[in-house]
Amino acid sequence: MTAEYKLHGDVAVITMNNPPVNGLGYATRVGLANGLDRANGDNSVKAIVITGAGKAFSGGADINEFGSPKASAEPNLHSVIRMVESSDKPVVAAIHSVAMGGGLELSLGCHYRIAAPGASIALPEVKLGILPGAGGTQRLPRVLGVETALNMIVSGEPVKSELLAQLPGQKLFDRMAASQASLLEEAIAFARSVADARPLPLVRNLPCKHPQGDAYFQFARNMVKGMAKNFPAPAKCVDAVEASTQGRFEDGLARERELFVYLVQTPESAALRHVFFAERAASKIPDVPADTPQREIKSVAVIGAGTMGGGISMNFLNAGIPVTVLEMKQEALDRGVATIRKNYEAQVKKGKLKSDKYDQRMSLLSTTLDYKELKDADLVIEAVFEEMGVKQKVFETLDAVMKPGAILASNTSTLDVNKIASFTKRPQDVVGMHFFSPANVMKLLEVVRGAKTGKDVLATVMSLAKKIKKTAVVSGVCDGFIGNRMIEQYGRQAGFLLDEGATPQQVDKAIEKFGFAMGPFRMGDLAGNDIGWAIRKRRAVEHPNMLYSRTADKLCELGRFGQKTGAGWYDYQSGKRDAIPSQLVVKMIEDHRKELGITPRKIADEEIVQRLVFALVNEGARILEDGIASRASDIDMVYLTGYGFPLYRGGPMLYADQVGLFNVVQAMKRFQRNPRDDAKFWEPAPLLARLAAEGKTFN
Ligand code: T1G
Repeated sequence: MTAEYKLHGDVAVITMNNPPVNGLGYATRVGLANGLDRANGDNSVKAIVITGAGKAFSGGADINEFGSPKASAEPNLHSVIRMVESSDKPVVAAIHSVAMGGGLELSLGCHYRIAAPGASIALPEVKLGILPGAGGTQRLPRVLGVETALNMIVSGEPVKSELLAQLPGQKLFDRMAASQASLLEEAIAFARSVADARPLPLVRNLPCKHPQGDAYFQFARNMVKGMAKNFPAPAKCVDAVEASTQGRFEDGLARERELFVYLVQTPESAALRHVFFAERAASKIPDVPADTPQREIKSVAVIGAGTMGGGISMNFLNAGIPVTVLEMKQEALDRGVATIRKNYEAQVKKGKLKSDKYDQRMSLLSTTLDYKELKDADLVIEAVFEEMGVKQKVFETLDAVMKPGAILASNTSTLDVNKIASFTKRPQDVVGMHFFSPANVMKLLEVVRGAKTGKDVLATVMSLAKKIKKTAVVSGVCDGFIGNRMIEQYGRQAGFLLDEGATPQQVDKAIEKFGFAMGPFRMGDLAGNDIGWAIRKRRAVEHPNMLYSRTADKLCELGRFGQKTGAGWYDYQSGKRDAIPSQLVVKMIEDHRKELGITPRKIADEEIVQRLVFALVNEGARILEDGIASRASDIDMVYLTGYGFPLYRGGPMLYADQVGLFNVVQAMKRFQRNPRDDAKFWEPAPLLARLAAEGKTFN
């Protein structure tokens, strides 16, 4: 049963019990309605308490139900809240741990609320691209005041119950329980104490005004416009809360309903709801049970104190895990530690890090030139030069030195993890942990699973990723894993577009207008064009007939590696990062076209975006077919957290679903007819062709 009913003397306690967070799905709503009917029909019952079992009062509406008839099936949440408000007997909400979204809205329909300290209170709907749809935008302002309520609704951020209870004049909580342990007992006693109170207080009857309403909401609208580019929900939150100050409660509720129905159908909301589940799904590995035993990681060693090694180390220091960094030379160590120190000092200066925390993190860092000093580390991460010979030396040494059971991880971004594992006698302990630069900032961690990587090693690394606040996605072994294998095709299309008539700035502007944080050419100048150059040289040996534009190589032959050399696809003034279109590069491209006998053509932005994004989609479909990624939403998470794909579009695979796979395939057929393009690449991946033909989607 998803809502239990129990009499405590003359108080009926209805306990929501729908693990994991008492989502207010249909069955739970029915359980609540039945409980309220039963309590109101039992003369021995003088008062009612509603609470939640397990780790939440309630995490809100069941997001799984969105888009299905169940979400609004009666009794829908509005009806349950109306039942609570019209109960003959007082209804007390006993809140603990989590009261979010519809869960908080349910409590606002109750006559009284008692909360345990430490409970997370939020209306996070805006993070799903919607707004509170069960009266939250009308009731929360009535109990916390318009400004506090609007801040909570527009940010979606949780606030601790004890903080809200201290707000002057607040009417959210009638009582604070001493602790979570005593909450139910105190709630029952409180319910008994108000059993005869009449009339029963209703939040909907409280006044709701803002002294300078027009000015305040204008200010709020301006603030929201700045922070919510591409996301329609925050502005509608302002509209809904404004409605709570403008007239009858029912009118405000109707306005909220209208705005909710509008938002829930937007592609942005579909994307954000997709990301909510995609992020959680990524942490699950189909053939690794959730209860797989994990190895304890109490200390970490990092090989290499360069940009990656330093950034990787910071992740563990931030999580309070001691790190020993090894380098070959003292000055490399000193440089690496100085960079870590500089990064922390910059955070302290910005007020993002307290200086005592900074000192504490630095105290967890040690350095060494001697591998033998690493032997007791539970995990070692290699972050040395991206060349197999170098990796071989490192892993042979690690195999000889590290204690049995230590996890040996490589931060390689493209090399074969199976080959790296073969340099050791313990391939089951070898795994790829591919961080993205800057490693202490980018959320993505590709966990590369070798053929022999142990399931306990995978379970350990996935759980460790959560501790260091990374979004971990498991990838199989192939050239480029998930992200770089796809970005390779994206980059090839960018090059072909230059050959055919586009300029670097036109390509960048088009894809940045689509929503990417940075176009391919600005990205190349930032990361260093020489990195791609080295990879292309390596690949030219393995795939001699791989078609790609020579413009990127010609750029590197001119020594234009990007910001680090003061010039790349764009020119840069010293010390500045502004990308200035370069006449020299435009001329180099024009000469290149002449050499190829190409007459440049005008290319529409739409074609630029489709060729770049659908290249990701087609390669992503192949990655799914090859079993390199286990689900399309994992590919979306890689692109959202590692490659600046716009969050409000949900990732390349969801975007393709929203465009319609039939339309994606039609566009690819057009690209196949372009003599300057790679017709073979644009052959739709069989999975994509099949889904399109069957009218299905990736997700
Ligand atoms: N619906 C369905 N499943 C949910 C859920 C929800 N609201 N919240 C969490 N889960 C699942 C989640 O998918 C995961 O499943 C498991 O619970 C643990 O979650 C009308 C319309 C509550 C703070 O937006 O913020 O109410 O992966 O890993 O870190 O106005 O979950 O284990 O199978 O995040 O302890 C508004 C979203 C809904 C809250 C717990 N509510 N949830 O965090 O665990 S819309 C939300 C959270 C709404 C009304 C509107 C967090 C949490 P699995 P977890 P956690």
